[in-house]
Amino acid sequence: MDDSAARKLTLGHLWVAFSAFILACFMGEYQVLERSGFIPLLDSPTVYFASVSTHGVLMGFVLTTFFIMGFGYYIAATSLKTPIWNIKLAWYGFWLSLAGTAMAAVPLLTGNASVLYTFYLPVQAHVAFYIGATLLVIGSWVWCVIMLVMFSQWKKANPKTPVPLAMFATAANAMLWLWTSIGVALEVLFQAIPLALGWIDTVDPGLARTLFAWTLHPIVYFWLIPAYTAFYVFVPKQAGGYLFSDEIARVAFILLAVFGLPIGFHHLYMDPQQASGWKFLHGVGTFIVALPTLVTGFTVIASLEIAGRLRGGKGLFGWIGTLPWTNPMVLSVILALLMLILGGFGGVVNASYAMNAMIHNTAWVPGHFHLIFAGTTVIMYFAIAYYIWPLLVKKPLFSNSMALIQLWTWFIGMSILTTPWHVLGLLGQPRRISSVVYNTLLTLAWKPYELAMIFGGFVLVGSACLFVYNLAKTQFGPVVSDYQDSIEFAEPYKPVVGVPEYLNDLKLWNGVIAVLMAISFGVPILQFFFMETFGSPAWGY
Ligand code: HAS
Ligand code: CU
Repeated sequence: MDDSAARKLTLGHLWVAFSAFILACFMGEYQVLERSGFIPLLDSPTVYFASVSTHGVLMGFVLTTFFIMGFGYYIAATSLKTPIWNIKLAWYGFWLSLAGTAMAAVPLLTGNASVLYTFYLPVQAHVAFYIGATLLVIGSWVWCVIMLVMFSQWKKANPKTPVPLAMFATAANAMLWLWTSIGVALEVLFQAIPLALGWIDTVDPGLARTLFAWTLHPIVYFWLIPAYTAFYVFVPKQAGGYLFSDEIARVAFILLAVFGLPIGFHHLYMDPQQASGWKFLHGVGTFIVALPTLVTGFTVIASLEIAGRLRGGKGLFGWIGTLPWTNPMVLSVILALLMLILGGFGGVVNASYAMNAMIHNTAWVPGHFHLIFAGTTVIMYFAIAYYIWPLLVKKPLFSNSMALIQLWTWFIGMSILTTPWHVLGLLGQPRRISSVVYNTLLTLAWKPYELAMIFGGFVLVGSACLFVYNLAKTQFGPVVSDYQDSIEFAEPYKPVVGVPEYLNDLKLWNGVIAVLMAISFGVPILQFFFMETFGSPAWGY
């Protein structure tokens, strides 16, 4: 099959993703420097908040959304072995998202949208920021529709065969994202934009935060699912073995999509607007959603063990040494799992209602999400890029050893950056501050940790440059006429003969989500309309 149209589409998306990424890395380093206060010349809360808002939007919305769309298109084309359905529409979605990004970038870079990536109202940005973000999301809905259409068309054409696991995961993510983005879309359309345009004078911050919480938790699984997809469909083969279980993988993706959604109030434990009973309900759901990650950890490690033993590994741990550590995909998964131990542990601390009081709004939280997102998740984005880039450009990777150095330095840099961040949180440093204007024994105790973070950031910037350099050199290097490699999906240990329909379709789960969302968000949202709550005037911009 000639997949050149799909390859071009994927490359376009991935270049936008990684351009946003590299820019945001430099901003991150500036931010740790500014916040440390070591270089007085850099001190500027205005520039700091413009930078940290841009950094968050680029990493959390642009890198992720474009990467997920590009990777999804490639998975659909290669796993279903069909051309992209309506590729014109796909390009239209791409340009819409890109135009939205450019539109939001203007107020961000000029300090007119210094509202952080969570843009909690009543802090207000220029209207172009909200409209730009909306266009980015609408462009991504185009991707969702194309993925779901391809999923169901393929199912109809192949009624007896299970949908390939990679496509099942991608379609589940498309369904998840449609549900996820509704919360923030409502907030932006009915609150942020009317406020920014002066159509309304006040907004209810409690309602805004509730709607944002709808989006804030599942969005992290939207980011995570491509990483888990690589865990299941690429890693076992690259390690030289088999996937421990195809069915367990499907269960994990379903659980992530279903239970990732109705639990956002773990971001609002310390907020006054919701009652503790609802928070408790969301808290219980949060512990349930840790389950698919534990299942994933188990399945991936079991798959690695199969590979290690097939390669001659003996004894309880001997199989770890025989794994191909020089394969970027295998090295990445090992480093990703190591970061997941503490990153996930931090998540469980956050999710514990009482312990949340200790860490909420402290530096611990950015420590948590840099480790689990920028660490575990993004290192798998690198692994995927290293794996598919040669297939996309039909040239071998420019340098495997450079890729290995890059992955190790990302892991080391992220560990040096995030360990002090967690400690600073426990030492009481608030998050979202640009400087401390007073010196006490407490704030002086923060200094050594900030120094370590600056160093960690430098290592990360260097690593990010190596990544982009390697991809560019691969793509723009000399033409290779006899390049033959093609994508390889992992085979399950026991062949899949037939999976039950509930593990091969999403309709049932879509219905379950609708019910769970009605239960967990119905009254908490409606209460703002039948109780007398107060609006707040905007401030900021
Ligand atoms: Fe989180 C805040 C709870 C996962 C991202 N999280 C955030 C924010 C972001 C984020 C961006 O309950 C900040 C939002 C903001 O700006 O306000 N999070 C959790 C929980 C999990 C979790 C329970 N988060 C993620 C993932 C993210 C992410 C994934 C991005 C990709 N998070 C919270 C809470 C808050 C929060 C509260 C609000 C805090 C506050 O107060 O503001 C779970 O999904 C985690 C489950 C993971 C585990 C780990 C299992 C470990 C395994 C590794 C095994 C490996 C081995 C090594 C043994 C339970 C599977 C093998 C080695 C070899 C060599 C083979
Ligand atoms: Cu969350």
